[in-house]
Amino acid sequence: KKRIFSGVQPSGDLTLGNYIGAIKNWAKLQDDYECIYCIVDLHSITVRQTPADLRRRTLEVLMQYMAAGIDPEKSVIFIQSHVSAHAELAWVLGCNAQMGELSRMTQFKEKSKKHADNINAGLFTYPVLMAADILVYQADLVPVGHDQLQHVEIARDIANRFNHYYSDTFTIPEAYIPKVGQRIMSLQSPENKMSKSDPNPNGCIRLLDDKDTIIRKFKRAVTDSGSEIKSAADKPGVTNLLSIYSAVTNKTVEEAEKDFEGKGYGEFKLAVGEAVADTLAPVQAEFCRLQGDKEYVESVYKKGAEAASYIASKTLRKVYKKVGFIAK
Ligand code: AQP
Repeated sequence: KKRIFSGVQPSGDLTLGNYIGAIKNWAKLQDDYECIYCIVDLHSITVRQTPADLRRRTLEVLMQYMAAGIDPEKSVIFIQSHVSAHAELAWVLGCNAQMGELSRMTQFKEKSKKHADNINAGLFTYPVLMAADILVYQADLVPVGHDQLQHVEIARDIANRFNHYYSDTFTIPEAYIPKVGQRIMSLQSPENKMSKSDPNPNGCIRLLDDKDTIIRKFKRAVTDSGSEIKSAADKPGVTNLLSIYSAVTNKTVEEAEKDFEGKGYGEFKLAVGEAVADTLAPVQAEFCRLQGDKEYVESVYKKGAEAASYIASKTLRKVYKKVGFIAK
């Protein structure tokens, strides 16, 4: 079986973008691949976090993974900081990454604008740690949203460089991007992606938002001039709502357009809101159930860390040997 690795930062409450672009697909892949899913807490501190919130959110993200259908009997689920090999491999890979290529990363440029008072070295080397996450498991595929494509590319470049200099060591990973919903945009400013850390609460749907909130946010969603419900470059608002609708109903965008032929924006927005609320309802119910079962949740991440450490330490040993470190 091919191996899959992916993760989400516990840097905020998960959004519909994280769900459609990432987690929903992870659940589908479990039967056909060997899946390793991580909560990347090391990554999240590249932006200032309040410790108590980070602690709470890390567990909430874990429970949302499980609630969205990631089954600990089928997949490895763990917390990044529990497996020290990620940080250790990141050091070695950092010595094989160039300042120039890291400076070209869109996410670094965007986040340094957004967090101008804290452009720390971790933010700059974020893609190196992400390369370590992927390469330490010798992952074949990395299911991510479109915004992470550049980081998967750099992981490939670093892996190729290492393999050429030292000899074959890493599997070269490939990004695995969903056809529909690879980029969910903000409901308020559809030119920007929907983001966990968006300060405008109406721009983003949280996985744990209740039905009324979801409907209200969709009713307020920005649409475009004209009245046609069609996916088009000059209609970013409507296009975004159509891709959300098709992602949650598993319809193609063409089918979604047909559903709303001749209908008005008001009716359309309400229908999208309802479809989203219906999709999230079972996820939310399962999340609530898991919240009441702390012991089980703890057993899942402990077992996950053990399984992940086993694979990761094997790669790390190999890497240390190749670069010329003496075995303990
Ligand atoms: N809007 C989106 N549409 C589709 N996919 C998305 N992803 C994120 N936003 C969208 C995918 O979710 C996974 C986890 O993302 P992450 O936690 O690594 O952080 P991110 O990409 O930086 O996501 P956010 O929500 O924007 O977080 P903040 O605000 O903390 O930076 C990835 O697979 C990503 O592609």
